[in-house]
Amino acid sequence: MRSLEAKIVVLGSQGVGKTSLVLRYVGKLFPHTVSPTIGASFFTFKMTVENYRVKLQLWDTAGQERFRSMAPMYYRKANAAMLVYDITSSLSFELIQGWVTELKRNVEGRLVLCLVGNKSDLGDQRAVSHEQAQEYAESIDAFFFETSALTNSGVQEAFLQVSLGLIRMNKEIIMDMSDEVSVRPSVGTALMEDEADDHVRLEQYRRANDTGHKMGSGRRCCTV
Ligand SMILES: Nc1nc2c(ncn2[C@@H]2O[C@H](COP(=O)(O)OP(=O)(O)OP(=O)(O)O)[C@@H](O)[C@H]2O)c(=O)[nH]1
Ligand SMILES: [Mg+2]
Repeated sequence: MRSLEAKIVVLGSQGVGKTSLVLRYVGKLFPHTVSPTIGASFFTFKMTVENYRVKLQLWDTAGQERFRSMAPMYYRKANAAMLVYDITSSLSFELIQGWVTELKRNVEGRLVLCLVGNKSDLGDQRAVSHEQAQEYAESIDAFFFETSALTNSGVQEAFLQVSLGLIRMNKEIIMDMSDEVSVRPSVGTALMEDEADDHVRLEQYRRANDTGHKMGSGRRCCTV
């Protein structure tokens, strides 16, 4: 069993459903009342796929404009980015281009990109066609999924594809954990962090990161 630890940043405009998607994936739920994200929330998710024990660090960012300048803090050293728009909002789709430009300019190394058209349950209000988005995804070499956090359509598939993309993308982000095979791998185990402590955890995480120490292992990984 090998291990992979990777950081995924979830980006997109205000209200497109980033938090709902992450909560659907990590917590297996759809919160019917969800507050706009302040700064960012941090979640971890563990699963076993293709003989890899995968630990994902999910950074759910805030779409509100007032938090825009904080974004580099969250996409810095990311291994993958999920670019979320709302299929009923052309503007949210157009704004994805700005994120792609910014990521290309500021993220060193390779990045798995996944374009996500959320709220697919609202097909009758659709403003962005599947074909248009698919074409754009191909042009930026990104995976593409339409999802609904509400109905759970496409959500598992999108995160699984990103995980597979991470495994295949870059052997450098994979560390051989053969000395830890006695640790029982968790299959699809979700560890949902308490949002109330996010700020504190973020500070702790950043400090730990600055000293090169990584959670669960003293070995360095995943920094591309
Ligand atoms: N119909 C439908 N509504 C959704 C879906 N996903 C999210 N929503 C709703 O969209 C609204 C915004 O969802 P959030 O998850 O807070 O969006 P966000 O992108 O995290 O917003 P910020 O944190 O402000 O950037 C909420 O009312 C959700 O219930 C979906 O798949 N379908
Ligand atoms: Mg949010």
